[in-house]
Amino acid sequence: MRFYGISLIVGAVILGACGGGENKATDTSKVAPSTGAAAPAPTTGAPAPAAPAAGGATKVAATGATHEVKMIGDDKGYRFDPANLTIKSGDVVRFTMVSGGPHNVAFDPATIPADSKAQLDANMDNKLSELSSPMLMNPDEHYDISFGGIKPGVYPFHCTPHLAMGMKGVITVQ
Ligand SMILES: [Cu+2]
Repeated sequence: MRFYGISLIVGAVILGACGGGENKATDTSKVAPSTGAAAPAPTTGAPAPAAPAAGGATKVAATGATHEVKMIGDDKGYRFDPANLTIKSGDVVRFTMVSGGPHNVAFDPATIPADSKAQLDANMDNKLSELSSPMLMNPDEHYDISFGGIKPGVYPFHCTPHLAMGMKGVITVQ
C-alpha cells in the first residue's frame, strides 16, 4: 500500500512538473526498486521489546558479590553445597553443576516473600516455568541468579528432579 501511495505521489509530482507520460513511466520505474527495498524494514527491522514478567518487574543486574553453590549427586545423595547461605540484596548466586544431573534451581512461589516474587522471577533467565531454572546437564555448567532488587527475607529453593531425595536449600537475603 505504501509503495502505491508513494508511486502515485511521485507520478503526480512528475506529471505535474513535466506533463509528459514518457518521463512519468521512466522515473516511476527508477523509484520503485528503492521503495520496494525499504518497505520490509518497518515490519522486520524492529524486534518487539521483551515482555515484562508477571507483575511488571524487569531484571535487575547484580552489583555485589558472587556466591557459588555446587549441585551434587553422588553415593552420598543429592544435595546443594552449601545448602544454606546468607547473602546481601544485590549479590549473585552461581549454581554450578558438579555431578549426578540433571539439576535445576526452583523456588516455590508459595514459600518465598510475596513482595519479591515478581522481581526474582524477572531476574531468572531461560526459565522452564515461573521461578524455575533450566536443567543443567553437564559438569561445570552454571546458572547465575541475580538478587538485585530482592528484598531481605528467606528464599527456600530446591532441585525439581531431586526434590523427593531432599535436594533443597535456603538463601537468606539480608
Ligand atoms: Cu538435582
